[in-house]
Amino acid sequence: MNSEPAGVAPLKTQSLTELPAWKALEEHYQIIRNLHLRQLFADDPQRGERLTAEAAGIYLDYSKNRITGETLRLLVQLAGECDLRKRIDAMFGGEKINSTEQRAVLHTALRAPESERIVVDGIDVVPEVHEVLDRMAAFGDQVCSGRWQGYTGKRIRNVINVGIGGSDLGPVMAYEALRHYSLRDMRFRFISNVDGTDFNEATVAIDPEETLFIICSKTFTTTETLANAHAARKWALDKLGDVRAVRKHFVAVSTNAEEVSKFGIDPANMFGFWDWVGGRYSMDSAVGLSIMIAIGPENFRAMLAGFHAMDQHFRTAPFDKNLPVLMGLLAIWYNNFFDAQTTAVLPYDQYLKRFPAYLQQLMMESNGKHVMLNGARVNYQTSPIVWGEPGTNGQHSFYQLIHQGTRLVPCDFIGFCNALKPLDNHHELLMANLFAQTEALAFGKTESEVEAEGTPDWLCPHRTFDGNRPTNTILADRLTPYTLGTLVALYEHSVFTQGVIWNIDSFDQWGVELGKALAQRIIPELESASEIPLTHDSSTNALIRRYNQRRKAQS
Ligand code: G6Q
Repeated sequence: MNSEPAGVAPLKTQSLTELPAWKALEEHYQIIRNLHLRQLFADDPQRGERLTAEAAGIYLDYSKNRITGETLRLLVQLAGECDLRKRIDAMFGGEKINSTEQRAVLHTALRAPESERIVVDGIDVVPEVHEVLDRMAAFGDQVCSGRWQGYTGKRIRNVINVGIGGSDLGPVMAYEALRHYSLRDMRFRFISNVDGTDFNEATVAIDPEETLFIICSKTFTTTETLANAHAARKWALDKLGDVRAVRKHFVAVSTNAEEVSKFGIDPANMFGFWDWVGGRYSMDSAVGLSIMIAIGPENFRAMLAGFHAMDQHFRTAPFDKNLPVLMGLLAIWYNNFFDAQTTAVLPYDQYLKRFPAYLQQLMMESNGKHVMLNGARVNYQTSPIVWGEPGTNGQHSFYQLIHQGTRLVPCDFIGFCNALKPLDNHHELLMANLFAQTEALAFGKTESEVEAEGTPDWLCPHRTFDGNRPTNTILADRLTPYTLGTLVALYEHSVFTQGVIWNIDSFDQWGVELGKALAQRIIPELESASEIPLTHDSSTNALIRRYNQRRKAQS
């Protein structure tokens, strides 16, 4: 079939690199590529206050980027030429912008207030969203108050989320991020990896009689999650003895009621969501049930309000004042013009330790694509590689490369003006380091400055810092559930902005499929007692043969 799928906006055919703004940016890049941040700041004493934007409690300082007013003007022009406004409206309006899966992309509906109306296929989805939220809140309340008891009448003390990818990374990131607000007399654990170690360690020294498993799987067919769910069922029933106990110790988050019920979970204890919620955009749906139990409904709703505030900003603010748009366009600038291959996200808050891992999926699964919406190959780079660790740990590890390596690594620094639980002057030490790093990266240290310190000639080159290393600084008052919502939405929409410019489908993930299918073929080759003739390439055949031989030799 050559025709475009029904319900999909007309696919652009003009290549990105042929657009007037792109061509102008290429020329402009040649002019400013060697311009130093030292110069830019010297020329404009107000730059550090001018090149900032603020919304929903998030302050973005983007002044330490290698841009001029003209760069910004051209990037905003590029967004216009790529129809960003139309695409934003299409997303919020419930159009099927996930064209390869022919689905609407409406994670923004998950945080819409009850008064809003969002229609998908003729149905207003907002009441359904709130109904699930209310059920989650009521269930969480039962668990936390002790009214929901295990099969033997004991109170639930351990909640274990079993899921992977989008059904794990969001819950675990948000649980860690909001631990300050979480119940301290309950344990929350997360099992994702099919490696038995993950299951074994998560269930060490806990009592099945006091444990509730949330089996979190949109499809309820994911191999890893089902393997872990069955291991959990066996582990629980070994102690509880009676299959009827499953109803008391297992609930599900899924869209697949049939499989949930086959597993033995009471459909009344299934929390649903919709096919217009992508896995990596689902932590604010029922997928966040573990977060809801940990932090309580009020905090969960505050997080949703934060998401919504950023959604509104993204939808309505002019591009040159729009935080996600600015961050998305800056990412394009470095990725496609400076040829930066990676980008680092460096939260100066230990609670955000899983934020970089969460963003890896959000950014790379969304925008790691090699064809445009119309199926033609792109002739430009798409998603950068994302990585990061919390400050200050990274400073004593990989920051060396960011400061003095040969690669350009644009960084996002994230910090908070107030600590949640101040400890002496630790917060000042932490934030002084954040500010110092962005200063050092931008301005460096010249050879003459190093010489003036009395450094011997031979050592000067080693102690010289070029600077001109770009950073964004994202500053908020404190890490609250609301702030976390705004932060996640900020990155979601920045990723969308980049995907629109690259003209790709940011909401599918076909790249995950091939490995999954091949693993299904190999599983019996490892499990079978008799030798199965192998028909892979010579490397894969030899590895499987060696694995089988060595395993037998050890047993
Ligand atoms: C995310 C992806 C993927 C998905 C997992 C789990 O956007 O779709 O990471 O979340 O594969 O899928 P299930 O929730 O269906 O088990």
